[in-house]
Amino acid sequence: MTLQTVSESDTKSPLNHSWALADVLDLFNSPFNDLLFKAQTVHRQFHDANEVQIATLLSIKTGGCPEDCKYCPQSVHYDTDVDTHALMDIDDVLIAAKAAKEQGATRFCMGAAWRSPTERQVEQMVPVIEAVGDLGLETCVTLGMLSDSQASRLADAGLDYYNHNLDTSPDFYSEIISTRTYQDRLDTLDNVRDAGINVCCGGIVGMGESRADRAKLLAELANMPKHPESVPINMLVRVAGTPMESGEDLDIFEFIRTVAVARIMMPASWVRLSAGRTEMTREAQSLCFFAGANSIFGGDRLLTTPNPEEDADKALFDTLGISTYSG
Ligand code: SAM
Ligand code: DTB
Ligand code: SF4
Repeated sequence: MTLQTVSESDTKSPLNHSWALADVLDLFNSPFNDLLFKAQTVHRQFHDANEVQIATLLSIKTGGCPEDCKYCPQSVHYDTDVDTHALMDIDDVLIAAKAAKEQGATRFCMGAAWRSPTERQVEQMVPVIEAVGDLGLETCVTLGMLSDSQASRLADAGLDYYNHNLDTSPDFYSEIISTRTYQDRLDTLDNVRDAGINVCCGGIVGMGESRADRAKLLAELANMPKHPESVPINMLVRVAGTPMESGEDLDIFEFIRTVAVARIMMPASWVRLSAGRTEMTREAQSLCFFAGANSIFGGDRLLTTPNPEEDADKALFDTLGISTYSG
């Protein structure tokens, strides 16, 4: 029996773009059951509560990145054992995209470890985006900072989404990255938005930031003139050789709270339970879905780190009665 479908739901609450920090913190500070109930209620007003989107990631250019993001195995500043490789051939990208489609993915995300692409690199991406789109997949790329003309070029190629994360709060940001500013990121996001490309923007939790930092990150996202259409919430994956290889892990309940608050603040967006699922129990992931996460990365690899096997995800979806969003 379907308890409630989108069409039966109450009138949708209007989207709020002027969240006060105190109100965001009130959500974070509320009892867990109250928060999850509210998040699930909002979720049902905007989405099918039993459907989750699968996106697949492919690292098309790996390692050697000049930025110093302390969490990232692809930065040249840290000695990690990432397999560095130049930009992949289009044929190899298409083999991976076809395989992702066969496994139920509707969105194919390609990541390149660039600070910002050159004009030539943007031109190299054009046929790749066109060909992946021709397979009937939504296209997403994450290539670093973009100028307005580069964003327009990618829009003309038919790019559906651009991923560029704010990563954390403006206050905590300088603890994590020194080679580009928060404003640089906001500028790229403006260029992407102005070009008419859907925005995929979220962050990482578990880097030692405070609850207030998590609240401020979500307020930055939700107070944009338009909410990002996709909001990836990554749990830090600790990678040996990075400055974040050790440290105190974030309590999983705080991660679930972050997902719930993101859902309440950006009700119409895809909220993606992104990196970190390999270290999460099935129960924790299920609570994330209850809290309003409705997208995951499928496939046994993220960019350079492991992701749960397809069979494990399928078994969990079967157990929960979740079906895969088919576009
Ligand atoms: N270089 C581009 C950029 O930074 O925009 C694109 C690739 S970058 C790897 C994409 C995002 O992956 C980062 O913004 C970060 O949020 C996430 N990420 C990278 N390493 C991570 C890690 N170890 N744990 C969790 N998320 C991570
Ligand atoms: C996002 O927010 N998470 C993805 C995607 N956007 C590009 C990347 C996660 C990377 C995790 C570390 C790795 O595998 O290298
Ligand atoms: Fe480079 Fe992106 Fe990794 Fe930062 S997160 S080091 S920009 S690949």
